[in-house]
Amino acid sequence: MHYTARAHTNIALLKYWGKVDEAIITPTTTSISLTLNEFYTDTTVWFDKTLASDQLVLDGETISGTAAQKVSRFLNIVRDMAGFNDKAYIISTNNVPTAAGLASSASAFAALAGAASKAAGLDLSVTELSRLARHGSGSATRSIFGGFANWVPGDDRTSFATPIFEKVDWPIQLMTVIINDQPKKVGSRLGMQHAKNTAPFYKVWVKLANSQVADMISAIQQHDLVKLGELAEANALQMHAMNATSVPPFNYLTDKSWQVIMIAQELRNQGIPVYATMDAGPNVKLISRPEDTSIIKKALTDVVTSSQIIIASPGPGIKVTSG
Ligand code: 2P0
Repeated sequence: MHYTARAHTNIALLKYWGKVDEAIITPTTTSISLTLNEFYTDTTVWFDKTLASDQLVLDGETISGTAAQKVSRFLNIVRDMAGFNDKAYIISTNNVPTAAGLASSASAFAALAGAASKAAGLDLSVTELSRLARHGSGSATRSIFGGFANWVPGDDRTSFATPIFEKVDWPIQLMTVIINDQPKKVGSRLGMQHAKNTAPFYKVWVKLANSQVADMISAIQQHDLVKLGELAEANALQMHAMNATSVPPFNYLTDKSWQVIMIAQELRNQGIPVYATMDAGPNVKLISRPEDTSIIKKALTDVVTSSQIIIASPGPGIKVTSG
C-alpha cells in the first residue's frame, strides 16, 4: 500500500540544543515550538519486496549518499517494528524554502514517520509517531502536532512531544528575514554537540532553559504575545551566546542578523510587539502580530528587500492518507 503524509515544519520558541543520548536523540532540555502552515513536506512511501535497496527521490532527484543512508537507517527502525525487511520507495517533496533556513529535517522526518509506519502496516498513535520521528531528527518530534507543541527530555520511551494548543485562534505570525541563503558552515547536529561539550555555561543554560518552560506555557495559554516573545528572544540569544563561548567559538549570526534583532528591539520601544528568534543560521525570524506586518517591513527596508521576507502563520499537525 502507498501512503502519503504531509507534515509541517516548526520554529522553536524554546530551543532544543544538545542531546543526552546521541544515538536515540533525547534532548537535554524541554523545547516548545510553533508549527508553521506555509512550510511542509509531502512524502509517499511504499514497500516492495523485489527491491534490493531503498530508493529515495527528493524534489524529483534520486538521492544517494549520507542523506539516503539517514533515511534507510530510519526505515530500519520502522521495519524492525513491523517485523519485515522489505525495501521501500520514498518520494518526497519539500515545500520549505531552503533559503529560509527553516529546518526541513523537522517536516521531512515527521512526514517520513507518518507515511512509512502506515505503509508498513503499523497504526501508530500520534505519541508513538512523535517518538518515532525523534529518531530521525530531534525537531521532527514536535512536527507531528499542529500549533504549539512541547517536547520533553526522557528515555527512549518517555521522550516525545505533546500538543499545548493545536488550534491557534489568536493573532501570531512568524516573519523570516532572509539574510543569507548559503548552507550553514556548522550544521546543527555538530553545533549543539560542540556547545554541550565545550561551552562553560552549558549546564547553566540547561537549567535556565528548563526554568523558562512553565512561563512559556502560561504565555501561550494566556495568548500573551509580549511574554511569549520576550522569553523566545531571550532563549535564542542565550543559545547563541553559548555558541560564541564554546571552545573554539562558533557563530551563526552576522552583522545583518544583529541589525534585524536591534530593529525588533527598537520597534518595541515604539510600542510594536515584535521579537527575534534565530536557529542554526544567520536568518532572523520575527514573532509578531499580523496587523504590524507593514510597519515591520518598513523598518527593515535598509537591511533587506521585501522578497527577503517570508511570512508564515500557525499550521496543522500531520495528515496521512492512502495513495
Ligand atoms: C530547534 N534546532 O529546537 C533547534 C534550535 C536548530 C536550533 O532542532 O541532530 O535538525 O537532527 O536532532 O532537529 C535543529 O536540529 O537536529 C534544531 P538533530 P535538528 O529547532
